[in-house]
Amino acid sequence: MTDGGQRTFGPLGTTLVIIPTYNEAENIEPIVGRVRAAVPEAHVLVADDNSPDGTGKIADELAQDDDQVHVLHRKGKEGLGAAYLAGFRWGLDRGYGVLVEMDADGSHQPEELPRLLTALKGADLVLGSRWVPGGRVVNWPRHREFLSRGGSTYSRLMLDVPLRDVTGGYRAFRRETLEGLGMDEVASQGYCFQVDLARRAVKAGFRVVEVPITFVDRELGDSKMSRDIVAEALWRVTSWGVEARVSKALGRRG
Ligand SMILES: Nc1nc2c(ncn2[C@@H]2O[C@H](COP(=O)(O)OP(=O)(O)OP(=O)(O)O)[C@@H](O)[C@H]2O)c(=O)[nH]1
Ligand SMILES: [Mg+2]
Repeated sequence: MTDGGQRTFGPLGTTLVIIPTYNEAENIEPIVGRVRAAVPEAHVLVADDNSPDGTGKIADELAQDDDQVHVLHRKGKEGLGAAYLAGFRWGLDRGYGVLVEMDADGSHQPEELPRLLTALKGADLVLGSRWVPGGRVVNWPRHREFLSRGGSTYSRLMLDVPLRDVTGGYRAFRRETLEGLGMDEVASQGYCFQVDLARRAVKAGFRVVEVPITFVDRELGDSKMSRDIVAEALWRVTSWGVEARVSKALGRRG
């Protein structure tokens, strides 16, 4: 947690829950239903990358029956980061006060969202965290837990951010936070998109709070996790860390 001191925080405004999807046909209806039940005042935006399995069409049907459900159709698979950036812009353009990131596969439980939103009343960004006391993972294979914990530790050390779960994707942003962290320069696509946003928020002096969550492994549909995604995260985090150290050293000398 980075402390912004004795700041007062404004009211939150309307929440938009952004759910990026690629081939989540079995998951999309249940997850949207759970969000609508857990936080009835929130709106939902499904950001679909033209999923071949017809997820976008199912989302359209849900949107037809519910004014608080919206769909952003994108041309093709461009990665999680690009889908979220497009979703954020969509929401900012329409005046939403809070923008939430949530996976479609049930790993991020909508029933925990009220707790994230309560914490956001006193923060600029809330991270749902698996690796703070009270946080946990259910049914996750050992290698995934190792990768996630290792990725968070490596990022924390390399980037000097005081956060336990820096790769997680269950988050609530105030609109001012997204507007202030330089979204237009974010090039990261896969999981390091999450690391990138967290480090930018910390660097910009925003108050970032971690709230424990129970992360449940997906039961239906296929993982989009790939070697390329891990490789991108590793090289980007490493190069950000090296860059920061070099500029610090040069600054000291000069
Ligand atoms: N729009 C869009 N969504 C994506 C893309 N890649 C992944 N997603 C979505 O992002 C969310 C997270 O992806 P997951 O495949 O669940 O990643 P993960 O949670 O690390 O992996 P598993 O849960 O093991 O499958 C899911 O809702 C995916 O459908 C993409 O390229 N475009
Ligand atoms: Mg998942």
